[in-house]
Amino acid sequence: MASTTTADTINELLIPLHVKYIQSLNTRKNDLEYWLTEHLRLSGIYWGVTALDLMNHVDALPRSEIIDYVKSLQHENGGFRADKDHDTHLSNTLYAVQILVTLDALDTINLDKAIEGIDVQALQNTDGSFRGDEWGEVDSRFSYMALNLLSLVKRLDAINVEKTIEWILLCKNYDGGFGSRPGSESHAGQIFCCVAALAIVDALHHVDRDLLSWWLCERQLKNGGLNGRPQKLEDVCYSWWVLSSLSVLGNVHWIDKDKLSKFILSAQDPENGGISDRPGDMVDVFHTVFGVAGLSLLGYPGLKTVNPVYCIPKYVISRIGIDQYYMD
Ligand code: GRG
Repeated sequence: MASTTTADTINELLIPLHVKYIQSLNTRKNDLEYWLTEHLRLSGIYWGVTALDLMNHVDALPRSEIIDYVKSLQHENGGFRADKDHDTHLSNTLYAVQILVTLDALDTINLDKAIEGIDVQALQNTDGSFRGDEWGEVDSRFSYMALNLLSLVKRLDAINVEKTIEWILLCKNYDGGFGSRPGSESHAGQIFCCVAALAIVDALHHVDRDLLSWWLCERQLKNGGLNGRPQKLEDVCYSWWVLSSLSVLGNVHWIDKDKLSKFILSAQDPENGGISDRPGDMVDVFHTVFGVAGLSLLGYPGLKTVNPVYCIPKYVISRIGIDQYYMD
């Protein structure tokens, strides 16, 4: 990585390099990093496919190989694993469905078995919160994942939606933001999860739009980048978590778009492609997709429009005929 890169040196999105970078990820089996990120294999494919599709290059990855690989991760219980030899988790079933929806290949898996196998209904606690798997951790991320997954496959009737909303609202704080659990500090990642979850079930009227938009736009620092909560460093991924929330609330114009765009572009690796958390750091596919998706929300020319609730291209969501609710 060229650590001397500065905000002024890269003023455009280096799409051909990012395509090559994403293509190269699956061929790095001699790198320690490849094996250390085994638990991120399926999410990594979702991030790669989404970034490529937004950049109009979804064909740069072998479609049928990806579909076969995703299918191979369906456990006999129906749910999906991050990779072979891993346990199933709500997150991985969501990532599998997101990839297959994007590739228009949802009909290639046994969907009923996946939804019944992961048994989202059984992952819901009586207070409305969700666990991600049998080990019992509760987090507002899992409420979002459950609603995202079930809405994509049109099975929201499988859970108690009223209780789900009730619990998410317990995570709301005096500053208008949301945390991971009731009483936890507001954090942009959790705010995305709660706002997007409420959007899916048409419950955005519970959000204090102005108060929360104010908290979100205060995340922008002098260098244009966004942080995830007060007193923290900027990070390209918050270009997604903050901006998508502002987009759902209809207030993207409350931040300085030009400065944010420049910040994201400055975090690109101009030699080998990919985007990092901030200029000079190592790139990865997580920051690459959220940088590209953030630019899409900013209206960067030549990118497909991303859906701010699902983080998949808008045309995919239209194709499967889902309505979601925005405040603008
Ligand atoms: C389908 C888009 C999509 C998401 C699935 C996994 C998930 C649902 C949401 C994650 C939301 C989240 C909590 C994002 C934040 C990720 C992040 C950079 C956490 C770092 O937290 P800290 O406390 O970093 O280490 P800060 O920036 O506060 O110093």
